[in-house]
Amino acid sequence: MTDSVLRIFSYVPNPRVWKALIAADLLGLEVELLGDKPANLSQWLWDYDARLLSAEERQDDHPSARKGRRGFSGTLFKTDGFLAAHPFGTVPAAFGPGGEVGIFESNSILRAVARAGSGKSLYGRDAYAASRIDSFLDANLVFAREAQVYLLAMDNLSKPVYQRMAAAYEFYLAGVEAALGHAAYLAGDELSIADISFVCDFAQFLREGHYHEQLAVLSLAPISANGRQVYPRAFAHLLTLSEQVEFARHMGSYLDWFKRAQGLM
Ligand SMILES: N[C@@H](CCC(=O)N[C@@H](CS)C(=O)NCC(=O)O)C(=O)O
Repeated sequence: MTDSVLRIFSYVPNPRVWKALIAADLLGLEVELLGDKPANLSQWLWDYDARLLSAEERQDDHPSARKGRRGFSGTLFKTDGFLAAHPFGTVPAAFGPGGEVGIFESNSILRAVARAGSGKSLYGRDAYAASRIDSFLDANLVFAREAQVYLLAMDNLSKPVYQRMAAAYEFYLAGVEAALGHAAYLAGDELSIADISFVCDFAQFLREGHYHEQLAVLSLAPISANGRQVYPRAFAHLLTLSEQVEFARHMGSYLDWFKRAQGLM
């Protein structure tokens, strides 16, 4: 490994990976990223030394062949070492230097980058402030997990899934809106990893706006349809931060469709 503080294996682009990359940019750290387009990840050996497998190697009797469990439906190739480091078998999958320590869950990968930084802090000035940031990260994961189920169900959506998502959205956005009524950033007066996590997961959730047709079949509208009116601070926070250089470098044009739909560009 070079001077990078983490190696991450994932499909790319992936908003969950952006979290770590944005934090690394803000802290002047290097993170090594290995991966490929989502559709190509089934051709890779999932490992600390991840690599593209040859067509001959990609057989169902390969010792690392496993059934995809969440978001991937076919065969994936995860080594025993990968699964020892990553017992839930998910990507993004991060490894500390040397590959012995596996770090999973994108919020925890984000925390790992923040902890590797010295000097400028994105993770609070003391243990209490860090714990408050963790509170936002936990609330964010509850929202993001619901959003993952909802977005993966889009081709076969049911009203109960939609209603669960609507409730999770209302709960999370109301909290974000309230927090931003007290301070400029989620956890206080300074940008923290709580903001980074919010921006990346919320930007991804807004992709529900691409599924008008699927929603219309059930006579439903996107949950976030009037979001900017109902939660103006939360949406402004998302859009402002997404344009900050360290965010924009990774998010690129990801939110352009949303800004166009909102008459913002
Ligand atoms: N909450 C997790 C979500 C990670 C996750 O669920 N990743 C899925 C792809 S979206 C995965 O790796 N699935 C592997 C499989 O299907 O076996 C995070 O933020 O990292």
